This record gives sequence, C-alpha cells and structure tokens, in this order.
Amino acid sequence: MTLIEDIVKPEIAIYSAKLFEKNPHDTQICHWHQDDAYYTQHSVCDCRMSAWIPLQECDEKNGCVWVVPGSHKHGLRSANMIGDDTGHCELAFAHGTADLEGAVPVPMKAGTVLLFHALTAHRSLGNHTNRPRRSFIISYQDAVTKRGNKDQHTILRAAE
Ligand SMILES: O=C(O)CCC(=O)C(=O)O
Repeated sequence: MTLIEDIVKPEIAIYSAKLFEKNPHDTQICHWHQDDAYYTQHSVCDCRMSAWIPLQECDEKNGCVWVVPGSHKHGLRSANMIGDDTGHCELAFAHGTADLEGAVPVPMKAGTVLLFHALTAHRSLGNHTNRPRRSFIISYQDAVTKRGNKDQHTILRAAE
C-alpha cells in the first residue's frame, strides 16, 4: 500500500479486491488485455494500480501472469468482448497481439506481490498442473474519480 500511495494520489481508495482461481488442468486463458478496459466502464481515473498476489508458487506450468513492461505508457487500446458476460477475462485486444514485443512471464513465489498499472498489457494462460492456482488481486485508484459509462461501483472508503 505504501508503494502504491506514492503513485496513486492525492487520495487512494480500493477499486476492487478479488480472488481468482485456475482449477487443475483449467485450459481457460485470460487473453491480452488492460484492466482499464474493464475499469473505465465504472469510473474514469488517470492512475490505477493493481497488486497481484499468488497464493501458490506460480510459473508458466500453472498459468502465471505475463506482462509487457512499459506498455502502460501507450494509453488504452480498443478491446473486443470474446467470451460470455461472466465479468472476468471476456475482453481481448481488438487488433491482435502483433505489437506485444518484450512480453515476459512473471514466475512468482506464493505471497509475493506484482504491482502493475491498469494500462499494463497482461494475460495468463492455462493451469497444466494437478494443483489449483489462486491469486488475490487488489486494485487501487484515486479516491475521487469521474463516473464511467456503465454500472457504477461504490467506493467504500478512502485510505486514512
Ligand atoms: O490471475 C490471473 O490469472 C489474471 C487475472 C487478470 O488478468 C485480471 O484479473 O485482470
């Protein structure tokens, strides 16, 4: 939180907190996307950051996150709905993945934290192991934001 407070300011609030599970041998993937493609539907904010925390050690075998370092500097790309409206992983970049040069997998130990901007291009692939792969994802944004153009989220509290 202290690290994020230096970036998301002047006031900081939690935008969302969620647990995400990939079951053993779950082949479902989260295609390349930016979190802001979802989040800007609900509120508009210049700087949003997520803390992605694996609850198990994760690597390419069980569906770790991949990111394109520096991709947050190039703004919001258009995205297409590719799945049903389950609220998770249904968006993918509209114009393919040709310019995702520099993409890297991010293997992590359980309980460590990956911080990334809501404009960072990222994805995760399937879990090809016998164990579940769970992640806890907390996204932070300015405490005061403009409304988005879809259903609105209620910001519960600002940080002290
Ligand atoms: O936890 C994952 O596998 C990726 C989740 C993700 O990309 C997201 O929530 O935006």
